Amino acid sequence: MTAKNKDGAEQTTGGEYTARQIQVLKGLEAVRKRPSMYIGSTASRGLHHLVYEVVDNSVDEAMAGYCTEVKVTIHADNSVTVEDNGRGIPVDIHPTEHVPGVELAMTTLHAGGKFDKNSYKVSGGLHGVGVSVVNALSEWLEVHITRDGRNYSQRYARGVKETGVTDLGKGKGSGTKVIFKPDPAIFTELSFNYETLSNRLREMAFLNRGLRIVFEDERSDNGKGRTEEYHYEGGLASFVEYLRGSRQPLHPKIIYFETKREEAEIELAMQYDDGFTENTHTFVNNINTHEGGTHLTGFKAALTRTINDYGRKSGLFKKAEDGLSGDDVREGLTCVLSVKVMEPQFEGQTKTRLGNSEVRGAVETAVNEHLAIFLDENPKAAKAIIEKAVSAARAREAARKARDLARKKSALESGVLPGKLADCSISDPSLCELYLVEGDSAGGSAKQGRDRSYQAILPLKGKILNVERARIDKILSNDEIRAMITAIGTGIKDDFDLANLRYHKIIIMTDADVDGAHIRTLLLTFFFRQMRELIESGHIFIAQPPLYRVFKGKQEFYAYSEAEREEYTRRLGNGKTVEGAKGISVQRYKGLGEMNPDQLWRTTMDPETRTLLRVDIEDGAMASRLFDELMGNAVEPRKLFIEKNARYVRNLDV
Ligand code: 0RA
Repeated sequence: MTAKNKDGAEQTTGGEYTARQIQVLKGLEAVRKRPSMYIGSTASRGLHHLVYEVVDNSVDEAMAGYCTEVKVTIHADNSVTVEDNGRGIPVDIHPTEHVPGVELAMTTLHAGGKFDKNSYKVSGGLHGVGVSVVNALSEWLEVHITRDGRNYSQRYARGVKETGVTDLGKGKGSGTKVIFKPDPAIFTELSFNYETLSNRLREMAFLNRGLRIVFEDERSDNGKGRTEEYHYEGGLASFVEYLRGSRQPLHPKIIYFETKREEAEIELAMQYDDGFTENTHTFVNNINTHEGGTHLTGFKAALTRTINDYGRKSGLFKKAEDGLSGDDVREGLTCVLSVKVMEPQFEGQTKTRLGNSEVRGAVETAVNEHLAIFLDENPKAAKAIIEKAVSAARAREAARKARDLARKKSALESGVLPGKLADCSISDPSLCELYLVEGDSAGGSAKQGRDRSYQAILPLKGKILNVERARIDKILSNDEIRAMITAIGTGIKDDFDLANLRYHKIIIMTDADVDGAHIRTLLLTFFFRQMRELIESGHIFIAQPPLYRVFKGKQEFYAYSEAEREEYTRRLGNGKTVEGAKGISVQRYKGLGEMNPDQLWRTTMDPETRTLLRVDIEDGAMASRLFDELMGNAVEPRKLFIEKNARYVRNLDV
């Protein structure tokens, strides 16, 4: 089969094995052999990565100023369409590679930036492996292009082209549409998560002011599908408003600026509220820089300096408060900083820390300038901000005194372990586990059932303090929390040191009911706000106790879901009988306390048979908002959230 491009030249199509073809096959074969090297995992995260990769290309086109709308559709068979109204990927023959541009993009690793030098690219960070990787890992992929008044398409299977670039005749407008189906031979998880995709797409829309992103999920329970549109003329200001959620702002107007400098394009939005947490999120070329970097350093330096300068100058400082710390000026702050950099250098463990040194100064200067102007022009807001920071400084001082006092007695860093802790005998932290157990009775069973050589038990009494609603001095005076901090050993917040971790697995074990879920959320909130690194480094786990015991005589099974209960019931009844008949009994566990120590060991604590969920943070900004919604002051959004998301809260993939 052959096709003609717009110049009338014949294009190479499928079937022929040129030297280039062999190179292509080798390249994409490498991707199929070791997919994790390119997309991180072949489970859910890697699956979603495919979509981000394709969307990133369309967003790059938007950043270059040629695209205003991107539509993402998940189809019933879990194939995905990403469609944009950009210029369309070029289809003419590349002068040296002798294949159409689109084919180059679809088959060459890291082809992304080669076409277009003078634009910001998402490349170099977490994403940016190129659409060819998506092609290689798809059972099939089709690309449809409209440009220069014509429609073109090409189809691939597992990265190998099935057709050449085919001219389909006249077409209007311009754009690119990529449809792909993730290959079941590669991925262990094939079903897309609506919330995961919608969060990322919403974030993309916030980060690219004016860009319209339409998200449709055709897989539906109701036959109608589900469509959402993300489009924010406010850009990062809209993002901050969204992240602030229901917390009360201290000043009505969001501080916002956008500026182009030689080193970087800088956009920033921030607002203070009456809460105690800091929510700062930074992005480079649309990539979340979880590990911070030079842009964040520049921002923090400028914020501390400008607020202190204003406080002194305006006479709002009393004598003692002439030095606010960085932590003081960031209490109750929601902030998003987004920079676009031509050649970003990403560093750090997860390649999410910006290394470009020139960006620090650029951000610092821009923030100094714009923030000073804002404070001068908005004296009421300025006063509220300074007063808030001053009160944070006082609270911190009070907490320090309380901590010093406590240290002298039995407290945090004295090395004296809490009395309720049943510690393990081994001292190598990498082998040790700490179970945080809801209630004294379950705690008792766990103590008797455990392997005491490496498993430690800390029973927690009732509900722990909600740290989302308390300031640090109050948090530290709570007994349950102090017991946890002492047992874990790392300290919290600025004092946190992972090297002092006493157990490499910290396992939350609560009842499988609403109260249990609440306590688990309280604990996760605590870790997220005070010891986030513990989550980030993968040390926090959730135990999975069984929901049912299905038994008949001496035969018994533990079921962890309804489906398993049915399955075991069938098995005990030789495939026919229903529950209740022929002596089959089902015991429903309402709490951990109903299991005897031996059962608790076998079902939930024995590494040979137990299931643990590792807690990870998929998206810091969204997780922070989620905790705020769940645990913050306002009651109404919390109710709404739990109703809307009960399903998602259960898998705890925050
Ligand atoms: C390179 C050059 C040109 C467009 C693109 C890449 C492009 C790539 C993708 C991927 C998804 N959507 C896209 N839209 C555009 C344009 C070159 C020109 O027209 O001068």
